[in-house]
Amino acid sequence: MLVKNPKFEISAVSPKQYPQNDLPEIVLVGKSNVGKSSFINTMVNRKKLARTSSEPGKTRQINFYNIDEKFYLVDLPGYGYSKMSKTQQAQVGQFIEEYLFHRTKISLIVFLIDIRHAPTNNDRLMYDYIIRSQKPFILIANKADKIAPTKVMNQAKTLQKEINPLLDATMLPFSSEKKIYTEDVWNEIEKYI
Ligand SMILES: Nc1nc2c(ncn2[C@@H]2O[C@H](COP(=O)(O)OP(=O)(O)OP(=O)(O)O)[C@@H](O)[C@H]2O)c(=O)[nH]1
Ligand SMILES: [Mg+2]
Repeated sequence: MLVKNPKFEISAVSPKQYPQNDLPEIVLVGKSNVGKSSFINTMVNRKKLARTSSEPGKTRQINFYNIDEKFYLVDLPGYGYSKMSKTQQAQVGQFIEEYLFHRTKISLIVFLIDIRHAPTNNDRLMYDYIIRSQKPFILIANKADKIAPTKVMNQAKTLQKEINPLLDATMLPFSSEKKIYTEDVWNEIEKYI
């Protein structure tokens, strides 16, 4: 996919601020620091469209990126960042829930998991949320650059068995660091635009 003009559109904290048009939305979910904002930058080939940080908890609102007036990439705040106050964590949880359960324009959920680690309890809760939302989703084993290239496919499969034992979801590796596998991921995402 050749992206020409990706634009930040709005940071929303409540549904009335969500964009009011008919473009489909591809939404990124995953624990804090797993690489959601970096994923957006890598996919659209821009260094700083979405703000990233080595400190977890960077994204605190729901950010909508308008991709060539065709669809949105939606960056959600990450969950499970323990240094956030309880009130902030509850607020982030509420943003995520409100959006995932009620937004009818979501055409695909892209669920990022760290390829190096077993799914966390919060990852499992998110998986249950996604199933309950009845929306299409794919799994991404992110930070694939952190393990040997020969182990990537096996590790992605192992991770999938843990989070999606029926193996009925698409699971793809990804790396923003190396910018590899982007075409495979676009090919999958394009089916939902
Ligand atoms: N090695 C490696 N590092 C990555 C990759 N993707 C992201 N990172 C790093 O992981 C850190 C977190 O990345 P973000 O994209 O800000 O993570 P996020 O999921 O948006 O985090 P929150 O906004 O806190 O939810 C940054 O230091 C990134 O450079 C990757 O594929 N490989
Ligand atoms: Mg982020």
